[in-house]
Amino acid sequence: MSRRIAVIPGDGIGPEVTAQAVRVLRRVAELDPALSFEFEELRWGTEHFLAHGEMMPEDGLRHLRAFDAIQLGAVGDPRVPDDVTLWGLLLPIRQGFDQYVNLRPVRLLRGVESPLRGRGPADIDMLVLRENTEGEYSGKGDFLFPGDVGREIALQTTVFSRRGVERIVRHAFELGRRLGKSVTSVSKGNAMNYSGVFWDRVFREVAAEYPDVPSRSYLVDAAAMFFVQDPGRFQVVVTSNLFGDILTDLGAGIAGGLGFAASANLNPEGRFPSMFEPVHGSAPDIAGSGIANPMAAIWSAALLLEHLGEGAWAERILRAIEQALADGERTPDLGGNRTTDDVGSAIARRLAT
Ligand code: GGG
Repeated sequence: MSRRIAVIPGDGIGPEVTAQAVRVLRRVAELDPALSFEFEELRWGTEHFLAHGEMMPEDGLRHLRAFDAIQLGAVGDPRVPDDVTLWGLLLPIRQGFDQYVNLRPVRLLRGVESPLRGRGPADIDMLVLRENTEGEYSGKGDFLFPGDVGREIALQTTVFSRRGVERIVRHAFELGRRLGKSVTSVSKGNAMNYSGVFWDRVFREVAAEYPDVPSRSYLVDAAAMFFVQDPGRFQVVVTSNLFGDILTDLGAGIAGGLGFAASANLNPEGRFPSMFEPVHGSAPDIAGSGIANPMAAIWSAALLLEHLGEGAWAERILRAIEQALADGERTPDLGGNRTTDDVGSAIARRLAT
């Protein structure tokens, strides 16, 4: 069966790393006669904004709806404020397609050195589930007394709905049960005396329905410390939008850097297409120089395959990444001298072995 994949390379290094993710998917289809992909590249992003005043066309979501999945690169450009680019493209897709699970593996691959002394792949292997449609990223708020310096006020409204919290927590427990792993909730139920208290209460209620799945709760500050001191205590982690964003950058830090941080924005019910992207941004400082590490983008393509029911290919891609690392196929962020294209090609070649 042919799968329709929308490709949005976006800004900065997005096109360079996305080209490698697509190359690897094409190679998978060459090797597996049962698989084929139809790609449609959508040149949405900052150039589109500068030409048309919008990051994507008004009917962008309607166009995307017909696809089986979306592969995205990066969003952000120094010529346009970051909130405009993010709220013009990435966040409307996550919210509009109800991609309420942002799955971010924090996993130290073989051949990658963690900055944490003495920690290896067995110590750093977690799945972080970030609530992806509400919380601190509700997009609701206001500026009061604009222009009146001295009085001006910014309001940012945090939204935690029963439905929103319950479904992400339930997803975490279902995953924990399926994989035989513990579930850890991360919140801030002391200082955030409404939203945090509510999150913790819903977590306890759902946990009671899964007595076979070990669970615990941490305050986000303590969780950040344990990510560094003792990452092995985390298996499945469930947290809110902002905390998940911050903790997974910390997770990337302990797992070798943002070059290895992949993510899936999932609509688990399949009512809408899910979207796959590296966690990193557009890195305008190195855009166009051909040295961006494409491994996070390629890993996110592996998550896309897993979502489409091709888990065996997802694992083969990870093995190919590990093999390429072992063979010294590394971009400068990993101390190597290979180009983005070299590394993509090296991974694609190793898929056959
Ligand atoms: N890879 C997409 C990208 O450019 N992400 C940058 C970013 O700031 N994302 C915000 C978020 O994930 O919440």
